Amino acid sequence: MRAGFGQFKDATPEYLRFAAQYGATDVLLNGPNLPNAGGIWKLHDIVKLRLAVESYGLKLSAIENVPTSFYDDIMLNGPRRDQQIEHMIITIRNIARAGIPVFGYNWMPSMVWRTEPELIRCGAVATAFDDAEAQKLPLTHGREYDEEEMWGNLEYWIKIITPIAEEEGIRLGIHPCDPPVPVLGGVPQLLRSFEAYRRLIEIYPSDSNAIEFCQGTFSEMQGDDIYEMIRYFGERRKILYVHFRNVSGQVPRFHEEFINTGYVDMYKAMKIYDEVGFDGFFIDDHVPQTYQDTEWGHRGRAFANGYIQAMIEAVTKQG
Ligand SMILES: [Mn+2]
Repeated sequence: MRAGFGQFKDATPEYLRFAAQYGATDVLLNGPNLPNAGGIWKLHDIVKLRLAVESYGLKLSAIENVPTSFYDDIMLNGPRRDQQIEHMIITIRNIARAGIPVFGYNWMPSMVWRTEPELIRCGAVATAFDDAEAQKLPLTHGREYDEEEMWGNLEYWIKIITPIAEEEGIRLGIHPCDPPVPVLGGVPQLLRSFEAYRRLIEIYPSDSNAIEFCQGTFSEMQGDDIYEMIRYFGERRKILYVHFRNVSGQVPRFHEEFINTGYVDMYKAMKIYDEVGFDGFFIDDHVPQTYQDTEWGHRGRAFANGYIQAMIEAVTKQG
């Protein structure tokens, strides 16, 4: 088990030096700023990213998220679906051929939703969500989408892309829908429960059909047990990497917390990853905004990542 930094878009010396100096081994780039070649990322652009990361002694272990415009019609069965599938196949092949073993993405046409932030310890600013507020907002995609219609779109895609991923030797994983409420803006938040993820991995059983395990979002799922989900998917080798962050509670209302002040016992969680033989990396995902921190949150991330490194050491030394 290893510590990584992620959630930045550019493989700049500033971020990479920070990651290396604070003891990470792995890097995850989220939605990298690559030239958009007509809905495709080109191989040489991705290779350049990997080489930049490796020049700091780090490993580019995953890319997370392409622009939503690359595949929104795949999620919603829109008019450009077939063309987007062709293009996504090219991009995913290029990520694999550039030497990056994991691609994480999501199934959220309108991305992550939050309502008004909350002030937590000594005025630190944490993102928050209140479904009562969110449900007042208008439709995002012109109409209400049906749950089974959305499952049909997902199944269609998974059955096409998984054999291609197998052929290329890349593993794909989907981030849970955050916040995991039934519907936002008329679009079902499909991947919002333990049950939904069991259904996802059964669509096409394969090492290449896996999970981007955002422990933060899994912790937000109403009525589901976070420790049981880590064990279940960990034992089945479905966890590609972990967003190791903490929250105050589950939907319909929660706010994000410091890594060691949320409702989840992070030591207990880390022990389960170790027990099931998880051998991937953890990133901090996002952190509360503290006084005079940067927008990306260098201070907050250094704190959270140090905590991750300490937890890994604690559970692995204990044996
Ligand atoms: Mn996440």
